[in-house]
Amino acid sequence: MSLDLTLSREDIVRLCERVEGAQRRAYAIPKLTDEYPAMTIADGYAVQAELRRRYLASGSRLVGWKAGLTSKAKMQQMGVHVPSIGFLMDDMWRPENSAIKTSDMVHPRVECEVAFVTNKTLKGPNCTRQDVLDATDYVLPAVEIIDSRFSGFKFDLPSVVADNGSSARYVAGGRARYPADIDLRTLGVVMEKNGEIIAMGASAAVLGHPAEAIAMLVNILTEQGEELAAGSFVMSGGITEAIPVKPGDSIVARFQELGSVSMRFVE
Ligand code: OOG
Ligand code: MG
Repeated sequence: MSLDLTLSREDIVRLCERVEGAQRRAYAIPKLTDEYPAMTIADGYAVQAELRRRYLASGSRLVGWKAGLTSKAKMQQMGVHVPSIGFLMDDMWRPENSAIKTSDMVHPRVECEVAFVTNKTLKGPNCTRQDVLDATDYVLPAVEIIDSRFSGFKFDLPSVVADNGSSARYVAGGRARYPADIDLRTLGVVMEKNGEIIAMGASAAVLGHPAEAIAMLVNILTEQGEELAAGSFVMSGGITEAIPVKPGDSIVARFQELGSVSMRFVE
């Protein structure tokens, strides 16, 4: 796993424009490594950083970050065995119980995640689970709507990192809790689609403890010369496999101790 950049500045901008077009206009593209087989994870993060710069320049506001591929269920589903991070902008947020459009996405899927809201700056290297818990204001349940821009939802790590970890929308809700008041390892979650249970799991599926995923995220941010600002909203990664959704579907994610998060999907 090389951490070196292989792409030129021109290639980074070119690939960023390709991903941005696919994200904004909702069409599938081949994974980037088809054209650039030597692309590294560092190249993927360089494309992602350029994408973030462009979204900020066009008026989006950074709300926080997301960890991905942090549970075995997700790693097995996607065939990628190393966690990743991505950014979350204000315009990706959707209110709880709202109708979420699918026509501006390629092939959306939903996943249940524990989200953290921080009240201190976090930076690495060597950020630990305890550092994260000490900097956590509260946790709350969330659903991420992922939408790989790659054909067939098939990718490798450099490509998915460049596509901002497939992130598309996110919904938070339920009941916020202080981390000291609950056992964050043993929270059960059940995902229902149209009233039927379609996935279930426990929060320990995420690297043994979801705060571990946030520590990993902070350490990756630090490698990129960034830190996690106080007041960030951070998602720790899908606990179960992701579930495809289409217009007409309604989703309820029920979290032990944290309440539930609901949404429905429309054309
Ligand atoms: C990559 C993003 C993974 C998660 O929670 O594991 C992710 C993907 O599966 O498309 O967001
Ligand atoms: Mg996710």
